[in-house]
Amino acid sequence: MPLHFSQRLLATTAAIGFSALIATSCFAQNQAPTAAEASAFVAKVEQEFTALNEEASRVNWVYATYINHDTQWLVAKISERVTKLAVDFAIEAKKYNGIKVPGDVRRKLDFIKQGITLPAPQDPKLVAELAEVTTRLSSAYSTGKIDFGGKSVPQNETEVLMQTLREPAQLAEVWTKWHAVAKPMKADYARMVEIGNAGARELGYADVGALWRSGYDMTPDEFTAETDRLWGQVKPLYDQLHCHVRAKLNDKYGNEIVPLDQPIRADLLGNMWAQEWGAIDDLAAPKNADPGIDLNKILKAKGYDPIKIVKTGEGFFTSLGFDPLPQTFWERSQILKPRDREVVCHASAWDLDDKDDIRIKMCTQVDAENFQTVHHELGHNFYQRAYKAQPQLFRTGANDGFHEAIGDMIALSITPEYLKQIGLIDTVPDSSKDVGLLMQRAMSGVAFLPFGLLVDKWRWQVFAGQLTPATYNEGWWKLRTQYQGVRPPVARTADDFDPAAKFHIADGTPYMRYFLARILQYQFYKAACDSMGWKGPLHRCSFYGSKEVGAKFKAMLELGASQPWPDALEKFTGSRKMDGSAIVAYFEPLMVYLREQNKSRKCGW
Ligand code: X8Z
Ligand code: ZN
Repeated sequence: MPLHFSQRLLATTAAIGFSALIATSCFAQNQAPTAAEASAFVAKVEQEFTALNEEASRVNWVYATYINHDTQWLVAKISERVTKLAVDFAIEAKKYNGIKVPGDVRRKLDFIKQGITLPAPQDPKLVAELAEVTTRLSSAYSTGKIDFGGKSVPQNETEVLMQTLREPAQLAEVWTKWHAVAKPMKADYARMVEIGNAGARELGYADVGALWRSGYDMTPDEFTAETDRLWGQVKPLYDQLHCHVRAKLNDKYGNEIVPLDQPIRADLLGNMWAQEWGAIDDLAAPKNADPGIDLNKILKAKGYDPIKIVKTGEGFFTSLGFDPLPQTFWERSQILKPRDREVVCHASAWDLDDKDDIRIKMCTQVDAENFQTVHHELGHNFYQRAYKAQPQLFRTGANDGFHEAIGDMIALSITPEYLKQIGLIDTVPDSSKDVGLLMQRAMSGVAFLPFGLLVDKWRWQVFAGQLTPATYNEGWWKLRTQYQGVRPPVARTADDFDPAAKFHIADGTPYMRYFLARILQYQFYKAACDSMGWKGPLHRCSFYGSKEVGAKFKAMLELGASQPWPDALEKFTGSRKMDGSAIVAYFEPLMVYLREQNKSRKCGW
């Protein structure tokens, strides 16, 4: 499985056989282990993780930038070693459960137990099988293609088609063909669930979902309640946006394609998963409120290429006082899609050696969405670099939502004023255009919220056995209808496997982090603007160039995961709770507009 920056423990660790050494050398049998032995164990784990992490990262990098028979073989082998060692260590760590140890050692022991995204049982056959299954799933997604218009279209270009086509029959065709790529993944997926759950149980968790929910400094059940509480805060905003966009789509496509009392057809929203609707901004745009910052047009008109986009993103971080990216970033990153080989196009950020070998891997196109994604990925890189002095087990986000929120928080500062400062626009639109500006933001930021929430709600049900292969697809659409208010463009059957048409499901990357990030992003941003003494409308605040904000931000990033996330959050925002009120405040002027627009419409589905 390809290394994702935060799957550290999955792709971390050392040589086979090492754990046996630990088991016998650390303490004599039948004697309670001591605190000193716990500390020695933790130190050993960190040393071994550091070594194997670098090796695994390099193998995963070569795989993700050159998928072929041999790199798949190599990545399966290294995943096997990583899983084996991580599971052995996690089981070993349980021996120290009852003993009194210093706080940082306890925290590290917890991380050793919780940090494996997908464990296997301690059975070499199953460890190997899991590695093969996950590698197959990941490769099937990234090398998937559809036939369209007489051409073979690779995965990343199917996304572009969904953004740009406007003919419902063509949209349905692309959507249906891409989802057909996922159908054959179901058997492997079901096997992955079985093995992963068996592994999670050996570690003492009810299932993989409970293991994932245990990584937030609270119990798994408390975390579920926390996500529902946050959704409750932002749902009214989403409901208003949904109502308005459905009405606009109805204006364009008519009652037959967009009935006003039904969920919206998922292929009409400008995105394969209907997760962000920025590509159909023009449809929802309020009259006479064009802020004139259509980056799709401006970036091209100004002759930006992918490198220039990345340089621009870097420039934001350096303006805050962060050091520039290292020369190796430019030499080793994959910024453009190679022409002659299969790669994982889905964007990611990498830290290969925990020193300074940071990189991004993207198939960058020159458009607004990629401009955003570049800032997102660089956020990961600057976070990775900020916490590199922490001990190995703390070199990760305060929680995984923090890691996803950093670059997105920066991107909120891409205001018209900022675009003028860097020469992308000539005049800053006046405040009469703000509702247009906010609509553009909401079409990605707000539209994403229910999708961000439901992907792992689905996986939690799958891992808990509430959904079986026979009901995987039905369960998926139940959630998509309930939370997003969307429906498939063509009839689905129990044989379809639509969830795996999304990267993170095929690749096994947890997703609730993106929902949390969407909340935290605005919370961080508001705190930064408040600390600058910003008095204007929140969405007009840019902290570009603020060394004070930069220093405070850096202090939070440098903590990594060394402290419970509420402590990190408190240092930067003054609050110990994740809180949707910042995103609600940000969009307040739009909410007024949407309520007015929707007042005689019947909302809901
Ligand atoms: O996967 C990503 C990043 C890589 S961590 C590009 N995102 C989610 C997605 O694409 O589904 C960012 C937003 C949500
Ligand atoms: Zn990310």
